[in-house]
Amino acid sequence: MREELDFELEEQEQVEHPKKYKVLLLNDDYTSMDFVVDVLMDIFKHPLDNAINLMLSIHKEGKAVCGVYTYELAETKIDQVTRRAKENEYPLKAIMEEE
Ligand code: TYC
Repeated sequence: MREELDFELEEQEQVEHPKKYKVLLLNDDYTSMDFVVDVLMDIFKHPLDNAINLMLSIHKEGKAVCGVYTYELAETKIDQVTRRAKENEYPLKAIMEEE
């Protein structure tokens, strides 16, 4: 009985709170700082000052969370970063992690 109740609650929680995924950009030695700032503004919708700070934090720490989304939207953001990086011949990488 207790297990059934827990299971039902779990089901309800999943319906009401779909899982969220962090999208992170990874540092590398070749992508230009300006390009990363543009990506953070255009794809992740950060204002300029925020985008500069975030880019510097990735540059120093190796990675940073750029946004939190549903699975589908996180995938779309990663695809957009990958396409834009390839078009500009940069190795910039985005990954997602469950929140
Ligand atoms: N490290 C890069 C440079 O010195 C800048 C950079 C920042 C690259 C963030 C990727 O996700 C990144 N040009």
